Amino acid sequence: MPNARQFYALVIALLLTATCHCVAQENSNPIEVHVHRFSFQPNEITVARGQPVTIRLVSGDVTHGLVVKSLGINLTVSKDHPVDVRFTPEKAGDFRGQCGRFCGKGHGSMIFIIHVK
Ligand SMILES: [Cu+2]
Repeated sequence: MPNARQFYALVIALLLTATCHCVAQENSNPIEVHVHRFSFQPNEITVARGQPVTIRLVSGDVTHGLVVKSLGINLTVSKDHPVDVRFTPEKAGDFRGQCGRFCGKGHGSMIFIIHVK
């Protein structure tokens, strides 16, 4: 049988482990994607299948969007008001997205790829 001191050490170790786990999940940094006429930066990202991921979309000029139909993503972002989307990709593959708001003559060339490994 562990003595009281060992027992408390164990409880504290478990609490620390649990706390660190939660903090790691809470703080999982969003992937910041800057969108402006007429591109995304970066214009492709790689994420892990089965792992929750947050994309933060930031616009510095006009209203844009990010639509990745096959992943159920449909965001609209206005200038200086970043938006987040959190999702868990369940399938591996390369998923093509595009700007969802018409923003000028180069709008059609605004492509964003999510690689899920
Ligand atoms: Cu656009």
